[in-house]
Amino acid sequence: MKRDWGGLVSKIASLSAVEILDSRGRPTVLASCRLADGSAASASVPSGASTGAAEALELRDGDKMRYGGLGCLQAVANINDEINRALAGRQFETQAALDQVLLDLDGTPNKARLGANAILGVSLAFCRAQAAQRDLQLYAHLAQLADASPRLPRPMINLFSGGAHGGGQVAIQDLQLVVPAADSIRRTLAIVSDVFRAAADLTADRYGARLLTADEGGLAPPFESSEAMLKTAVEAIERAGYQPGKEVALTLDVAASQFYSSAGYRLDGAFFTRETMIDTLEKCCADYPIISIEDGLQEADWTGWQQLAQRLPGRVMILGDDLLCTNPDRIKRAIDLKAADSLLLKVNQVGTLTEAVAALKLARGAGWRIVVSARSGETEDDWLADLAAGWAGDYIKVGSITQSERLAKYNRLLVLEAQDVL
Ligand code: 2PG
Ligand code: MG
Repeated sequence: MKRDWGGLVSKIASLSAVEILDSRGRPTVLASCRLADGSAASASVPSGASTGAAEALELRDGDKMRYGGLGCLQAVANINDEINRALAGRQFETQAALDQVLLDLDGTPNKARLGANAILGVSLAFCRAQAAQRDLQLYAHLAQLADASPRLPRPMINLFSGGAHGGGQVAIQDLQLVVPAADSIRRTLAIVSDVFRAAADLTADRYGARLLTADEGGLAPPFESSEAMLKTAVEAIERAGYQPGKEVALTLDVAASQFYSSAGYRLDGAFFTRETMIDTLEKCCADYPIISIEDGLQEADWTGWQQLAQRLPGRVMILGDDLLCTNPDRIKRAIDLKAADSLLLKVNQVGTLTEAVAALKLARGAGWRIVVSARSGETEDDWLADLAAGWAGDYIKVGSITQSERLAKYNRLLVLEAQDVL
């Protein structure tokens, strides 16, 4: 039930920001919002490694003498100075009104002037402050923004990594586990933990090392091929005592743009064309219990995506990340072309909550599935868990179960589950 907040305005007293570090030790933005009634909140902004070309621009200082150019002091200053000056003292009834002012103030199509990291920080901090003002949990407030009925998402949990997240020993970026057999977050995490330990033992036996070095906490052994990675995942599921497919299934983030060039896709030491990539992905889905393929082809190949969508079996989600960049125009195009059937939703790809709601509604309207996703560079902030629950994501993709910036989100889901309010 949507409550009517008509008349309840949120007057911004001040906006501020601090440069903090993300899970890769790179700078990012922590933004804070204080309202005139004393409600206050902060939120931090994540950052990707395998970014799509159509993403909103993350403003970096570019000073090579500091964090290799990745500093966020300018984005932070934009909040502390220009954005605070423009918004302090102003009243907003809705998130949409606040976000529109931010977009107008920036004035560029991709948030290049103030930075999507500055703009999203303010958008999120205001949202949290407004939830506090209304005495709502964040998920409930977010659900109202999106006209959604909250529910807990199913976790898609990283087991193995390669590509830009794991040092490139295999080209495929992430292999994840989904647990169809579990009907709760608590049970899902316990089963994934069993499989993770089995996989760690297996890879230690086989590759002589237990490498927990991937960006999202997954295992990154030197697999000799993509097939070896898939085979080992199935073996780990079996060794942990579960049935592959029935109890624990697999999903892949191929992140194909990362190993594509004009020569083709370089995978497992060979070059693949669009056609042979599609053949390979089709065979993988026939041979392994895969229920989702994300970014199976590079982000500009709309025709290839259409063909891939026709070729993969019905059980497999055609999940668009770099292809769509949570961008309503690109989602519209994919719906029209039938180039995908699921949205990977990352708020920082588009830069405000309101635009992300538009993306969500478009995808939902087309009957798509929604996978709410973290970035490979995360912080200990847990707003993503509330967003996934509030926006009724079918899945949440946060990474592995070994690092606190990931666990913050799983732990928040566990708390929401224990509250038994969804
Ligand atoms: C992805 C994300 C999260 P990044 O590609 O889906 O795994 O990675 O944040 O590096 O874009
Ligand atoms: Mg991806």
